[in-house]
Amino acid sequence: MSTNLLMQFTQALSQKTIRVIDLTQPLQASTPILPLPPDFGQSWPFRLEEISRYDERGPGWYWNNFSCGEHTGTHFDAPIHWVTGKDHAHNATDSIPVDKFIAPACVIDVTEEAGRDADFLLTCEHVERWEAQHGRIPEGSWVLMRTGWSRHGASSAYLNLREDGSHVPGPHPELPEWLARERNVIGWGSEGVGTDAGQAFSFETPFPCHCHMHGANKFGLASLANLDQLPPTGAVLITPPLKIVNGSGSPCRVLALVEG
Ligand code: 23J
Ligand code: MN
Repeated sequence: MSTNLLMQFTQALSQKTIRVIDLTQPLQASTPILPLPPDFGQSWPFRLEEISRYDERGPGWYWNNFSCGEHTGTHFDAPIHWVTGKDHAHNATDSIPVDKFIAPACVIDVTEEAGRDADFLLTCEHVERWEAQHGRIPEGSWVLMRTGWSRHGASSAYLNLREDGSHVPGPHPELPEWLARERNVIGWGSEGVGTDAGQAFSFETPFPCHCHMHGANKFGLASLANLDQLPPTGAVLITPPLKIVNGSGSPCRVLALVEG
């Protein structure tokens, strides 16, 4: 066994005592996009256009053009995404210090509650009960809400749209500010299309997770998958967004390292 930390780490990876879990949804034309009310600007869905595929357009090579909104599929939300986070230093995808892109995660399993109620909201009290079992959320941790929602994939049940909008579980309006202030988390992650609940546009403070997390210079992760493969504590996430200059977010290949 090497005494060098990074050599120990790569040995643990090759011996599979540390495993890598992919928390990313496939990114394709069918990837669900949150439709905002028609008076607002709209995000582009993911589109792939072939440039050449070992053919007359390029006999030896295959490549594509792609287009999409920054907040498409599994993605990272930077503080500059919300008006409350617009004046923080280093608040965009190109300026966030890169060490922020590796951080531990706490996973709160509410699969049962979310299965019973598409509008389930995770409260501070619920998180405190989780802490009584698993310990206090360490500063600088991601808090990931495990709902099982990613199992809906690209089906209509994922956005769960009704006449009054989307119905997807998310944080209770009071939780994001509490997590930012009282626990100093690095950010909030969810299996839904955005970090907020489906009905969050109609809350007293609309989109409280975006508002309070980004207002506190914290981050978001949306459309996460495979959270059922993570332990409640002890996983480490790798979440670098693309280095879009002044970007508000970007699709992200989110990886988790887990022991054992
Ligand atoms: C803009 C406005 C509202 C929302 C969102 C974007 C997202 O969900 C997002 O991906 O950041 S709720
Ligand atoms: Mn987003």
